[in-house]
Formats: sequence, C-alpha cells, structure tokens
Amino acid sequence: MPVPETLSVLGVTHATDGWTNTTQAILDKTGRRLLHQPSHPLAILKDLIFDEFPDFAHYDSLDPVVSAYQNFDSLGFAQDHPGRSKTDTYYINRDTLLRTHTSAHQLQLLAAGKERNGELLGRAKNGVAAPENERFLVAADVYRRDEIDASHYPAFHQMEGVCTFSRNEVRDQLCKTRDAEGPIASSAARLLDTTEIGASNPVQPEHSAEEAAVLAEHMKRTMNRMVVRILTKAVEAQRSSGALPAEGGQAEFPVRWIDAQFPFTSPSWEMEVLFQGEWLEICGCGVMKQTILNDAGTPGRIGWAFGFGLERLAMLLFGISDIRLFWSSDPRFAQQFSPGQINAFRPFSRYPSCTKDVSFWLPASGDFHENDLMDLVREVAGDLVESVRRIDSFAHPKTGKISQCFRITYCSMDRNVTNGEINAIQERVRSDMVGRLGVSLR
Ligand code: FA5
Ligand code: MG
Repeated sequence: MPVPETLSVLGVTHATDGWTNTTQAILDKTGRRLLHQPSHPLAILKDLIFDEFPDFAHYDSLDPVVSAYQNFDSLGFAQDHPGRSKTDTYYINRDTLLRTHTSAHQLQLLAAGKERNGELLGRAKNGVAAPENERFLVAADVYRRDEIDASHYPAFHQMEGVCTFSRNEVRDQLCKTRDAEGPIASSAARLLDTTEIGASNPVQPEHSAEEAAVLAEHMKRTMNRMVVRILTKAVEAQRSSGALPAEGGQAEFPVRWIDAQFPFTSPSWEMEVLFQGEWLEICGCGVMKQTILNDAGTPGRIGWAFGFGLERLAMLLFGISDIRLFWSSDPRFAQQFSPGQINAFRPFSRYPSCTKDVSFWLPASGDFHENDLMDLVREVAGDLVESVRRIDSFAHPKTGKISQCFRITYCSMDRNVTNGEINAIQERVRSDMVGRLGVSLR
C-alpha cells in the first residue's frame, strides 16, 4: 500500500514508517465526534451510563492517538500478542497507533497526579485535571481492523470503568451494595453465572481468594445494576409510546457471564445479553492486574475494570439492527433521537442489496490476511458494503495453491444504488486486490 510521508490526525502531524497502515477512510472517522452530538444515540447512552456512576470521574475527550506503550505494554500484552499485529491494529507508525480499546488509558488515569522520584507518572491529556482517579469512566472512539458485518465495524466506541479500593475498604463496600440490593438473582436480569474462579481463570498471586471473590461480586453487581436500569428505561419508553403493551410482567433481560482472558485482568469474564435470539457479547471485565496498580504508584489498592462496547448496548436499547447506521449522516436517522431519551428506532425503507463473489488464488508467499481485504473493500466501497464473508476455501490437489472465495454484500442504508455503480465498485475491488494484495483472480 502506498504510504504518504506524514499523516495528519486531528490536526497533529505524524511521521509514517513501514508500520503505517491507517487508511484515509479510518482517519475520516476520527473527526466525527459522535459522542459529542447530544442527540446521537451513542451520546445519549454515554450520558445515561455516566449518570449511573455519579461518584466516578468521567472522561470523554481523550485523544484517540496513543502510544504502543499505552495500548499494549502498560497493560502487560506479550510481545507476540496477536492484537499487536499490523493485521489487527491501525498504526500511525511503529510507536503510535489509534487506540484499539479504552483500556489504553487505564495506567495514565490511575497515575494522574501521582509522582515517583519527583516525576509525574501520568498526565491526562486534553486539559483534563489530575484528580485522585480511584474510580473513573472513559467513553471514547476506538479502532480495529476487523471483519465486516452487522455488529462489527472498524471504528466503534467503548466505555471503560475502573473502580479501585484500599484493601481494607473493599469488603465494607460489598456489604453496602448487598444491603442495598439483596441477592443478585432477584434483580430484573435473569443472571446466569456459570463461571468459577479456578485453574483456568486464576486469582493473581498478589490477591487472596477472598479478595478476588469480593471484587468480582462487587463488579458483577455494579455492571448488572447498570445494564438492568438502562434496559428498563428502554422498556418503559417503549411502553409509554405504545410500542410495547402497557401491562405485562417485569421485563427480563437474560444476561450471562462467560470465562474470558485479558492480559490486564485475572480472573476475567465477558458479559453477554440475549438479543434477537442470539447471545451478544457486550463487554469484557475482570479483576485488575496488580502490576498496573503498582506501576500507577498505588500498590496499596486493588480493583476491577470493565470495557463495554457502546454500539452493542445501543443496538439493544434503540433497536438499531445495523452498526453502520451509527455513522449515517442521513437526517432520517439523526432526527429520530433527542438528548436524554430512549426511543425505538423506526428503520427507514430498506434498499435492495446486491451480492458479488470474488474468487482468487492466494499469493505464493502465503502473505494474505482477511483484514487486508476488509480494509480494501471498506476503502473502495465505503459504507455501501454491508458484509464480507468467506464462503469457500480449498487447496489445489497438485500445486497446493490455495483458492478462496469471498461474498461481498453491497447495500446502501440511505439511497438507491444502480447496478452500474456496484459493478464499477466491484471492478475496482478486484483490480486493487491484484495490485495491492498480490492475489491472482480466478
Ligand atoms: C476489550 O477491548 C477489553 N479492553 C475490555 C476490558 C476492559 C476487559 C477492562 C477487562 C477489563 P474486547 O476486545 O472483547 O475487550 O472488546 C470489548 C467489547 O467491545 C466487546 O464485548 C464488544 O461489545 C465490543 N466490540 C469489540 N469489537 C467490536 C467491533 N469490531 N465493532 C463493534 N463492537 C466491538
Ligand atoms: Mg471480546
């Protein structure tokens, strides 16, 4: 891919190098500031979540350009962790990238205002003061080279939550939460927690089993309460607008916890919600690695952290079925929402979709990654592409060469597209695949 000598991101110029792989289509997204448009569903959701955590510091303007240290090293990612690879992450250059998750700001914010040997450990950017950040939320746009379908998009938004305690305070806090709420099972969420802290999801050597269990319960209660309260608001809104019958039992939101793994938490979980008949992963979470708290200059504290995918939650709340809609500038989308309100999205007419298959031999070097194709299609077709899916793959019995076939579905969210237009796009996709990915078309 031809790379310019410098890239300008949000007014700052960065040198490029052999790692640079951020496309203009992605750079354009960094300026959209969806979380700062008060009637955008993502901003409405951000405000609702902020309101649920009045005693946490709130951040929503941290720069998306971070160092590899912030995004990976500070969180304990191994040098060979797949998340670091150019196929998964948008690099500006070797040391600078578009954050792939809001966890990139954990250490910086925990350390804000803390000093070691007279040096400030972390300074929050963008004019944010340096309070004692014992509990905070970070809402932000994040970027990943990822597959293309209705629930994955290369730019999306996350809400990070970090809650730390001094070691002797944590048990009191849990007791208070329990007193206020009673058993988890009686809440409106049908909580299926089949996970166990154990060998495959271990307590860190720095923590006692009780500390980990207490942190985990406090975290799960806190997250569960937030999700249930927000989903309940959505149901109430639908009832008052007549979209749902006014009567009926208490709404139930099946939620479940799954064991997970992150370099920066242990034990770790993912939270899933039943949505349109399928379990949708909405967040990752866990007990924070003690090394991070130690590095932040707070070795006496322990804590938990979560990272929600805001689009996934917003899709549930507003009934938005395609993740591309969040980026739509069609007034028929924007006009449906107003600050502080949850209402069901009324889909506008669906335009016909059109599928095109492309078959090709992989380069002999074997140097081909699906995400390169995803980015290429995204660059050529923009948001006209709805999904890209591999439908076939085989090795030639004699030559051993590998053939793959991908199905590209094109569908506009907001207008009619002519056949001629799609054909021209598909032709460009095909020729760019040859020129840039080194494949040979069949
Ligand atoms: C993380 O990003 C972790 N930083 C979360 C975390 C924070 C764990 C703190 C522990 C402690 P993960 O890659 O699973 O984890 O992404 C978190 C959520 O972002 C997912 O559950 C999903 O809701 C959302 N998400 C991930 N990829 C995409 C995508 N391409 N498009 C839209 N949403 C996505
Ligand atoms: Mg995940």
